[in-house]
Amino acid sequence: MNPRLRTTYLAASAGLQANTDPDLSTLILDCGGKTVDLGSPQVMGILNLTPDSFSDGGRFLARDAALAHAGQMVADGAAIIDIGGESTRPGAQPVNVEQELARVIPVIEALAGEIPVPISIDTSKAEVMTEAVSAGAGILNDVYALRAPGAVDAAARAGVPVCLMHMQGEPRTMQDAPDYSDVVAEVGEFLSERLGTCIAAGIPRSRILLDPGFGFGKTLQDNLTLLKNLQAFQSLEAPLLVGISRKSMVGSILGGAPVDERLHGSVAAAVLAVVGGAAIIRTHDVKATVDALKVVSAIKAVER
Ligand code: 8Y4
Repeated sequence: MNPRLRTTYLAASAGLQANTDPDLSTLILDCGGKTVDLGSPQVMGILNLTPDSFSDGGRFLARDAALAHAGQMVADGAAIIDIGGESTRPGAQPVNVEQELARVIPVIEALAGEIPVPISIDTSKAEVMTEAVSAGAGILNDVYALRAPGAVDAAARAGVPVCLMHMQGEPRTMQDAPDYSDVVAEVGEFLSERLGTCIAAGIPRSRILLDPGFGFGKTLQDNLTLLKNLQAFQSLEAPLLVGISRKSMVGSILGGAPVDERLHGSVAAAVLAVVGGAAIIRTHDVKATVDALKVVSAIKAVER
């Protein structure tokens, strides 16, 4: 591994003692009018988008269900609602632009005026980024880290914060044979390169979030190493977003627990991520995660 990276990584300390490098204590993300205060750890709630039936009735029901779910997550303390129209689960088939727009734009339009928190759009496609922000989205969440054609320029023009996530390979095949010589260093180098590219393209540093991409081209061991060493990414001086909720790393640790039995393990991982310096936790289970992070914040706030 690059020894300079190792040194800077080790220089940053976090844990339960007072916070360190990227001064998040005063950072407020401007998400196209709505804001996210990164002075304390925040939760991004994942909105279920039920693939709607072809009948109009089904479509309206799906929209109502999405609105109700988003409203509940906001009531539970979510600071951001994440909407995605393209499955990024391992093995998932890609969807085309038209399908993706048809799934997400009506929901963003219905939601943006109804909820007080920003909507993030989980997409890798430049056209979807542009349309989603026009429809009211305030954050771009890209598992491809703006590497798709036109994405960096679309994001720069959109003028909203972006989350750049690390992924090795592509969703369909990324879990076939993840391979690193030093996962922490390689993820750090990738995020550093994407950060530089985005800043050079005109995205202000203050609008960039970074994410090591748990489960995206990583073995269980890789995921555990990244979580244990999250503090290393503080040297990149950008707020960290972490998504572990219900992922297979939790299922594996729990001896093959199915998705609906991964809540407690996911909350434990969220707590450790925040202790390791994460600013935003992406989760399906907003209330449980918000409560756990309130406990972490209360302990961090005591004098000694
Ligand atoms: C059960 C439930 C099993 C969900 C797997 C999953 C991230 C992300 C995803 C992430 C950011 C997922 C869109 C994968 N993960 N965006 N998106 N960070 N920024 N799988 O870790 O939730 S989708």
